[in-house]
Amino acid sequence: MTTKRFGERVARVEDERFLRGRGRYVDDLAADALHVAVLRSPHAHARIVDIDVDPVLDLDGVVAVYTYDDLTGAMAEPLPLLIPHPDLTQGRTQYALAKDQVNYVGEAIAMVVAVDRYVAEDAVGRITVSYEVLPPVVGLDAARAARDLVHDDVPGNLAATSTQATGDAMAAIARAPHRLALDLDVERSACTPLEGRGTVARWDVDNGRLEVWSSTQTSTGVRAAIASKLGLDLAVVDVITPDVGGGFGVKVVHPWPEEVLVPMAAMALGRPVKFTEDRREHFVSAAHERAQQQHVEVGFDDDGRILGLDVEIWHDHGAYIPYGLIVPIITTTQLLGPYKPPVYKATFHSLYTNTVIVTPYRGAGRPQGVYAMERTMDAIAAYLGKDRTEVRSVNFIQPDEFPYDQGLIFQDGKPLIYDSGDFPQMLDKLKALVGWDEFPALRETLRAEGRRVGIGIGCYVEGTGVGPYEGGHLQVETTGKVKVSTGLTTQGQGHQTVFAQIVADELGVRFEDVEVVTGDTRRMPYAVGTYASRAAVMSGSAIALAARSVRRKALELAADALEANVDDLEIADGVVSVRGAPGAQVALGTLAVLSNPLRYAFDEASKAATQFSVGDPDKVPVPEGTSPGLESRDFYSPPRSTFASGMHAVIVETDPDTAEITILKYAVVHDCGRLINPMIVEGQIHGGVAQGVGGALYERMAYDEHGQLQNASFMDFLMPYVTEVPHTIDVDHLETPSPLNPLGIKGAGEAGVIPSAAVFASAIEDAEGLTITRMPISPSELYDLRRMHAGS
Ligand code: MCN
Repeated sequence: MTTKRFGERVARVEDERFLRGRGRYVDDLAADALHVAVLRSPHAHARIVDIDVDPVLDLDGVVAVYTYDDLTGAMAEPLPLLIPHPDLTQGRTQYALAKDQVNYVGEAIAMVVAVDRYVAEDAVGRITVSYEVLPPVVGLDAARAARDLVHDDVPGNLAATSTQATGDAMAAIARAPHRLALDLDVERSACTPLEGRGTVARWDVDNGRLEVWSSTQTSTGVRAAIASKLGLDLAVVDVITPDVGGGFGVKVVHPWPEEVLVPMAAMALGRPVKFTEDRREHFVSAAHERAQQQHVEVGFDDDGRILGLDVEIWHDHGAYIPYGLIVPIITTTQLLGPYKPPVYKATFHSLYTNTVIVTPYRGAGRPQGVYAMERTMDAIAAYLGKDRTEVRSVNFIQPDEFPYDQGLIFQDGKPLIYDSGDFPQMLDKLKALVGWDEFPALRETLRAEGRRVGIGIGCYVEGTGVGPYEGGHLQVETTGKVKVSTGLTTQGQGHQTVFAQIVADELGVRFEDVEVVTGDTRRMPYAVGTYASRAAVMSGSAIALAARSVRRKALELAADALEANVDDLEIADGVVSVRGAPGAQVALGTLAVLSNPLRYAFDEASKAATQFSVGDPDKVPVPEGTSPGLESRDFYSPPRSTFASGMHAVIVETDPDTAEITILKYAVVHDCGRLINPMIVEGQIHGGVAQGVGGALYERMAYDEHGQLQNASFMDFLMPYVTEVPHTIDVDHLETPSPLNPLGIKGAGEAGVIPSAAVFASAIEDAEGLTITRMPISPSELYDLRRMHAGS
C-alpha cells in the first residue's frame, strides 16, 4: 500500500541541499560573465542636464557603458505598466535608464559592463552627471499638500482615485446610535529578502536564442518583458529560475530595468553578462510597501454591530506605478475581513512621491486594511466597554452564509465572494489557544506586582489562488521515476515537497520517486508566477489534474497489458495490480516503455519489457486513439479566488521604565482549507509572523526631508532577530475545504504577516491604556507616547 502523503508532515526534500550549502543562486552561475554596475541617482528629484561617460571609456576592463541615449526601439520607451485599471488615469512608469529626470534616490541612470564588479563599480564612480535639483516630495503629507509635483504633468501628485461601495455609508453612519472616527498611519516598510535581485543573460548567436537566469517570482513574466523590450519572439527567449533566496513580493511580475538591460547588453556584446544587486541597491532601487494614511468613520449599535463603515485611504506609490493599483485595491476590498457591515464605502487616493516605488510585499495591502478594521473593532469595544472578541463576534459572517458575497470587486475584476470558512469556531479555538478568558485575572495579578501585560487580537481573510491559470506537466519515465514540472517559481516555500506529495497520492507512486522542476520556460512555457499565495491552489490543482490524466492512461495501458478490466485495477507504490489476483501486476515504468511507439513487448514471465518488436501489429501497446507516452500536461483555471482566513492573538509585556516590548505568547488559528503539508504551512506562518513582528515593532523606511533613505543597510534597518521573534508560535488549524478546486485547498503563504500590526497595537494598547494609531510602534516610540500621554 502506498503511504498517504497529502496532509502529512513530510520533511522538505529541498532542505538537505540548502543546509549543506548546495543551493545554486543566480550569482553562482556563469563564472565567465561580464559584470554590471549601475549608476544611481543621488537626488530624489532632479533634471539631468548632462552625463559625461568619457572618463570611463578607456578604463582598463570596461567593455561598455550605456545611458538613455544608447537605448533604441522599445527599450527607449518607459517600462510597461503591468495591470492597467480604468481609474489609473495618471499612470507613470520609469525608463530602463533615466531619460531627462530622476524621481527617487536610487533610480538607474547609467550601466557599466566590465570584466569584473570592481572595475564596473570604479567606472560608475567616474561618470559625471550635472543635475538641476528640484524640490522633492517626500511622504504622504507632502504628496497631499502638492506644493511640489513629482511629475510636472500630474496635478496634485494624484495618480488615481478609486471607490468601491455597497451603499451610502455616511448616511448609515449618521443614522447609527453611536459613531467613531479614527485617523491611522501605517508607515513604509520593505520585505528585504536575503538574496537581492539578479540576472544573467547569454546570447546564443548561432541559434539566435537568448538564455536568461533570473532571481524572480515569474520566469514567464521576465521572458515576456525581455521579448517585448528587445523585439524578440517569445519562442527564442528562455528564462530559467534557479534557487531564489526569498522573494516576498519584490521579485514579482513587473519588469525591473536591470532585467531588460542585462539581456540587451549580452546580445550587443555577444558575451554573458551578470547583474547581482547589493544590499544598499536593494534598499534604494527595489521596492517598498505598506505606506498608507487612513481615515475611518464607523456607526454602530449598542452591541457593537457595525451599521455603516466609511474608509478613506491615501496610498504612497513612490515615484512610479509599474504594478497598477493592486495594493490599495486589496486594502480596500479585503479590509472587511470576517465581518459583514451592511453598508461599506472605501475610497483610495494613489499618490506619487519622490521615493522608491511601492509594489506588493507579502500580505500586499492586507496588513494595512486589517489594521484599519481591527483598530476600529478595538475602538468600538473600548467605547462600549465590551470584550473585544464579543464585538467581533456580533459582526461575523456565519458559517451558513457561505458563499458570502461582499458586494465588492476583487483585484482580478471578479466579484469578491468568500467560498468557505467558520469564523465563530475559529475564534473559539483562538481564545482557548491563547487563554483569552483567563487573561484579565492574570493581567490584574501582574499589574499588582508592577508588571504591564496586555493581550491583543486580529482577524483577517485573504483572497488566495488568483487566476488566470497555471499548468502541470507530469511524465512517468521508463525508470518508473516521475518528473513533474510547473512553470511558477519557488523562493523557499517547499514546492518540490508538496507537489510531490500530491503526485504520490493522485498517481499512486512513492513520494521519493517524484522529482519536481519549477520556473523553467523550456520545461513549461505557459505559466504565470508565484505571488498572491497561489502556488498550492493553482499549480497544486494543475499537477493533480495531470496526475489524474496519467493515472487514467496508465490504467488503460495496464488493462491492455494484463488483459484485465480497468475497474479491477489499483495503483500503489508505482505498480498497477489486479485486485485479488496476486502476481498480476505491471510497474508504471514498464508501462512507460510499452507506451513508446518504438515499443518493446511485455514479457509476461519477467513482468518486464525486454523484447524489441517494432511493427508487430499484435503487440500494439498503445490502445487505439491514445497518444504514446505516459505523460500529460494539464492546466487549472479557477472560477474565482478562494478565501483563506485566520485569527492571531499575542500577549505582550511592556517594561514600565524602558518601554521594551516582550512577546510572552503568540497564537494563530488558520484556515487554508485542506492542508497538503501542515509542517510547511506552519513554517510559512512562523516566517510570516517573524516578518509581522518586524513590521509591527521595528521596520520602517526612514527618509529624510531630502528624500535620502537614512537606514539603507542592515546596520540601521531594524529587522527582528531570533532575540525578538517568539521562540514558540502556537498554531492550530481549521480546515474548511474550498469548493472551488479539486483538492479543496486555499493559500497560506502570506497569512502569518497579515494581522501582526493590528494584533500588536491591540495588545500594547491593552497593556498601556494608551491609544495607538500608527505602526510600527518601537519601544522608543512607546516611550514617547507615554510621555505625551502623561503630559496631555
Ligand atoms: N500549503 C499547504 N497546504 C495548503 C496551502 C499551502 O501545504 N492548504 C503549502 C504550499 O504547498 C506551499 C506553501 O504552503 O508549499 C505556501 O503555499 P501558497 O499559499 O500557495 O503560497 P505560494 O507557494 O504561492 O507562495 C507565495 C507566498 C507569497 S505571496 C509570499 S510573498 C511569500 C510566501 O509565499 N514569499 C516567500 N512565502 C515565502 N516563503 C519563503 N521562504 N520565501 C518567500 O519569498
